[in-house]
Amino acid sequence: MLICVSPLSYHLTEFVSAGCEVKDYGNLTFEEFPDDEPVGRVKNARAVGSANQRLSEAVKAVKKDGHTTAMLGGDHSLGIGSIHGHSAAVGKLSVVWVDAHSDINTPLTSSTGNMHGQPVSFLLHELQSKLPALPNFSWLKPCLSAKDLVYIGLRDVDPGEHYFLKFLGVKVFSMTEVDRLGIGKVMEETCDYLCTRGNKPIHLSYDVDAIDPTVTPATGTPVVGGLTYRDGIYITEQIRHTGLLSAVDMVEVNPLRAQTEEGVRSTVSTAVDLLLGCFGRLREGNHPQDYVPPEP
Ligand code: 6HN
Ligand code: MN
Ligand code: MN
Ligand code: MN
Repeated sequence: MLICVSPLSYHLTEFVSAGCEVKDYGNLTFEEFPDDEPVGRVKNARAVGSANQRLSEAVKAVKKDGHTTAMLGGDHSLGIGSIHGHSAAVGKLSVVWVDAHSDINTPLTSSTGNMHGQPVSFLLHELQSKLPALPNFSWLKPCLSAKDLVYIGLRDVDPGEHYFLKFLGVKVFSMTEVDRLGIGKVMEETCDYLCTRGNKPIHLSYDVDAIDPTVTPATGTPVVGGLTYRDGIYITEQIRHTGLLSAVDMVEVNPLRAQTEEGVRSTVSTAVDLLLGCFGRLREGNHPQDYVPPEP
């Protein structure tokens, strides 16, 4: 596991007691850029470019160690380095992006200039011609094809993003599909789709704002009408069940954004439960391989 910048790192003991082997690769520290002037509309380009280069190298090294990577964030702009480093180590990937947002703006379609709304555009081969050059981004090469990307949970998509999703034929299960089909069918179709695409290693990029803000309020851009806690856990169980999960990001956990202590607790414990689902905790129960019931 790789720890980034997150209160989630205090919960590692829960993974150990759930029977997971945990190796903490430590927190990454990032170079600061005090004079990081906007480039066009894009904010913090130098800091984000530099941080993602470091993260990419760190994730690549963890994958070369042969571990399933867990990257705890932090802002979803970190998806750039996490997915880039993962792909640099193992080759072509499937990406499952669970989020209220599609995070596929380019610097030109973004109305906020926030990099966390743009990571996917930097990763896709198909969008390279739409990207202006940014400082500290020259190391980044696209590594993902639009057909190897699946979204779950969308309910706040900007006009430029909607255009790209349609134009590129990206597989999307918005909240409308979750309502129509139920999460069971959504995951069946997701896993079938990934299978037809050749069963590549899966990168699960999980933004806690995919879950309804009544459950995960401590996040930067909450949107009403999200996934239930149970939908959210089911996604992790099914992705785990494919046997292809190779890296996971758990991002946008931000204790500073909750109104109450209970809001922080609920968000952090949900994020921990989602990670435990990724690493094999089953709601039916798990028992150790060597368990023997006591004889009278
Ligand atoms: N996130 N689409 C909006 C933007 O600023 O581009 C919101 C992005 C939210 C990003 O939650 O990771
Ligand atoms: Mn963010
Ligand atoms: Mn996101
Ligand atoms: Mn989001």
